[in-house]
Amino acid sequence: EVTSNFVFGLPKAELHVHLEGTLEPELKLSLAQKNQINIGFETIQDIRKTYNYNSLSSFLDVYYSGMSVLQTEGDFYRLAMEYFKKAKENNVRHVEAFFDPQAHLTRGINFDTFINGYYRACQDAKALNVDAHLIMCFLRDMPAQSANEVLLMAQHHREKILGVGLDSDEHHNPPLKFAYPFSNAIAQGYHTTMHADVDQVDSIEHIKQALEIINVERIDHGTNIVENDDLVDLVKKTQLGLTACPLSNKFISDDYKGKEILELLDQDIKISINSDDPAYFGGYISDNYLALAKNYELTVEDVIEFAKNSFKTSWISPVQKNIYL
Ligand code: ES4
Ligand code: ZN
Repeated sequence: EVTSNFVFGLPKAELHVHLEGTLEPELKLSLAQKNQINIGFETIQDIRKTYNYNSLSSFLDVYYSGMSVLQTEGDFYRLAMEYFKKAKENNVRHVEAFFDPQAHLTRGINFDTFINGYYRACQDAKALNVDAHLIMCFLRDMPAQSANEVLLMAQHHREKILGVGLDSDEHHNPPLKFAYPFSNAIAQGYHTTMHADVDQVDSIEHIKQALEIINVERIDHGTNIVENDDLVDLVKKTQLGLTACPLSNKFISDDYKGKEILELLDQDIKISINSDDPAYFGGYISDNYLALAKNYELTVEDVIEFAKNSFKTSWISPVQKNIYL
């Protein structure tokens, strides 16, 4: 039987968490007051009432509007540090966390402000025994040219960033749109991943483009490959990682997608369990494991396999990886 103590205690890697999605209502309110920003709500309960979505776009509206409270380097540091403390409580030993530069640049925040805040938190996370790294995501509903500009800005901070990703609204924004910035990123030695959110229009076509044209190393979500035997074979052959997020799926598609996730695990796909936007979807990484355990009768072996996959498909060095496998 899979107990809460077992899941919390098991060493895990978190490969799919958006730092801006770890903004808890308490911190949102506190930063709003400090920075004198009117977010339209005055209590935690009122903020929580808005955490009610049934699609990717209705979620993204709440997610982006919440970020307005993040202003100073210290604010970004505090956001990331509070998440790393949560990671420690969940025995997350290794984190590759997303952040959204364009969501801050378009509000007039400098690249230096958020990257330095986030990176300083990554360094201080070492004291918690959490090995933390950053993945810079391009917003797919912005032009490719904007992604190119972000990549240029990031050159001054190259060593602070482990990889690049692609997130935000997927509709009419296929991977191919970002072929140029991604090939550029690969040439600069960044690791790569892309979102293929559950049940989006053209999911299968988007996953094909990500694998065959962009050559990504992982896919975030991507569980729709179960519909396509050729894709399952390809993902299996290439040992490519999929980062599933059951609590996120429950909000966005009204289904944890546990059946699909377990089917892929049983087919030996390197799929892991992650938290996506834990402040917005009702739980951190262990809660995601436990939601599946409770609703789909996970075995202890399944749980161990997910955790092993998280290290196997992480971007830590092979030597370091061996510690966990
Ligand atoms: C996201 Cl669930 C999800 N999908 C796409 N982009 C995102 N950014 C933050 N959460
Ligand atoms: Zn995500």
